[in-house]
Amino acid sequence: MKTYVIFNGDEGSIATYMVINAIRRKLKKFPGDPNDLKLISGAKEDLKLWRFLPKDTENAIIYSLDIALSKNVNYVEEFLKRNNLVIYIDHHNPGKIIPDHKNLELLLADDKKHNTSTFVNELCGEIFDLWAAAGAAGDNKKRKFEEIIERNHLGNLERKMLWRLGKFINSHSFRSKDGTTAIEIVKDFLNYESPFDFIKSSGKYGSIARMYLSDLKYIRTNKEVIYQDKDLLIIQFPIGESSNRMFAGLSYEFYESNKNKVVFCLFPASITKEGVYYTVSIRASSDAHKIAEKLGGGGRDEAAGASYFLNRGEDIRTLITKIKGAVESVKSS
Ligand SMILES: [Mn+2]
Repeated sequence: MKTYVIFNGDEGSIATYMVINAIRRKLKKFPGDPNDLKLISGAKEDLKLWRFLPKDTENAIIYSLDIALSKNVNYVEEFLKRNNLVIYIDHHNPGKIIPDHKNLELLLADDKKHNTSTFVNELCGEIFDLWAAAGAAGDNKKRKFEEIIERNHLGNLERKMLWRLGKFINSHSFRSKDGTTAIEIVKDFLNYESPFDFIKSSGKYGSIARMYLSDLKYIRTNKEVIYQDKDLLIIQFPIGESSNRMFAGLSYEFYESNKNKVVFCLFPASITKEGVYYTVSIRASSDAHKIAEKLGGGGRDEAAGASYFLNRGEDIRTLITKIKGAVESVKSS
């Protein structure tokens, strides 16, 4: 039976590695034909990957990994009508419409502790622990990461290698510099039993690592602290693709070294004649989502996001003032 795996190229590619191996090993929850397997993916910011599934797909098995159901539910419904078996594994908010169909197996890790790859690892009986640790890093799932490190008795160096691997994959999953796709990365993973072998031997690892480090250097040099006081730090990222790739990951890092503050990262994602469109990420020890809501965004306690359009001619200080107001009003409530 034809088998498709549609996946988000971030930690979804690690989940895909696990699912393919699970199909090959004929694990119970993972039906499929390892010899008739097609992979579908795209850039990380592309949320509607289900549209790439051939329209006439029927009587097939379709895996969906690390992709929000809310953005693809129309497609899922269509393909369910064509007698496909859909195995949908994810950790994002699924949205309001959940198709009610006997051929849909929806496996949601909605406990905040897991992401897709750590969840798939557990569905497989934790046989992919080392890969799962790298996957945890992609979504900054620290607690799960440490748990896996500990039960595998890994040392500091190994811990660092797996964490960084997750971060490299995460940043590479945004439009990558070298044009290597997530599918090519997964196919390369499949040559290795352990992520440490991948790190040691794969040319692809070398290239994603180098790209990450050069992006990192670029951002470190070109970022700008545009405001700070004892409670708040606002960092502006430079314009361009490097920021696009590094923004989510580095926002966590900047917060790690400023844990007593609310950390705002601003990324001028697009610039037009009318003004600048900013993507905003907020990291805090608590209430990040409440602050984000004041700015029309949302998220979780420690990590949230919003966007802001700065009209042409408007000063960045108007945004800074808005941010200060939002932080203060949440603090005093
Ligand atoms: Mn994820």
